[in-house]
Amino acid sequence: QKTELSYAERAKLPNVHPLAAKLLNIMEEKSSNLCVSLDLTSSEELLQLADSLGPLVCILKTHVDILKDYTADFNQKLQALAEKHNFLIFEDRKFADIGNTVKHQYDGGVYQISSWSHIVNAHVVPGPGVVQGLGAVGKPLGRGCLLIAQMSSQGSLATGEYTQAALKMAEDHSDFVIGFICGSKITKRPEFIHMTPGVQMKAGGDGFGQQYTTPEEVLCNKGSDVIIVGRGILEAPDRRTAAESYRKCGWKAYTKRLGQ
Ligand code: 5BU
Repeated sequence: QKTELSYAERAKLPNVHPLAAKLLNIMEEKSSNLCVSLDLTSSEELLQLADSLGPLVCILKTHVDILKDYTADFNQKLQALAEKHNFLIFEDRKFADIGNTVKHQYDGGVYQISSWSHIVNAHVVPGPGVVQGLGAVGKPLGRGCLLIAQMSSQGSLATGEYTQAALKMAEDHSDFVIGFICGSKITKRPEFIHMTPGVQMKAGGDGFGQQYTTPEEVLCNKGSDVIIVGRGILEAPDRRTAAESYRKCGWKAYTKRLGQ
């Protein structure tokens, strides 16, 4: 008996958000559930690596505010690479203020995130206003938002009822929220995409509270859909080879979950 829908099948669901459908189709086409987190401080290095790893990933995640040499040119180049290699851009901005403020933070300032990032994320601590404010900017542009339902760090307060409240907020705003940042699957609704950070080939930590789980554990046992990998790739001697092994390992775990 088949219990799991494939990424491609989920892309065709009647209630799926168009951006979620686009992502699920990219994942299927590229056989990749790998989101690489390029936590680098040089734009040039980031763009070079984006060009090299682009074919292997479904999403490229940024922290644009750690770049020491940011210019508006960066967005344009990154968008061109996203087109060239068919991946989505996810700025890991973690919005966490009242609706009116996050609207400005998303749309304006130096980074103008809404103009180039397909996906952003938000904490649910302010209540639904944060999603409404972001949605006012993002919905007309066809953007999508992930709600932070759980965190990978030790002692995280995003657990239990807080996680359930994030789920409810997503259900109430499914015209903009496409899924979650979480450690394991929190809803059976197949329209929502679960993405998990804190992934390395070996379980462990980083000395600053980050906790690592393996791709196999995250995708196969915890039922998440996308692995987010930063230092597992960035600190490897050969980043492209490392990214390819995360892609392969992630895809194998997913097909195992499907029972294929
Ligand atoms: P790492 O190098 O694989 O540990 O990087 C993980 C990335 O994911 C890093 O950019 C974090 O900011 C991000 N992250 C996380 O690690 N845990 C979380 O709960 C969330 C984001 Br939300």
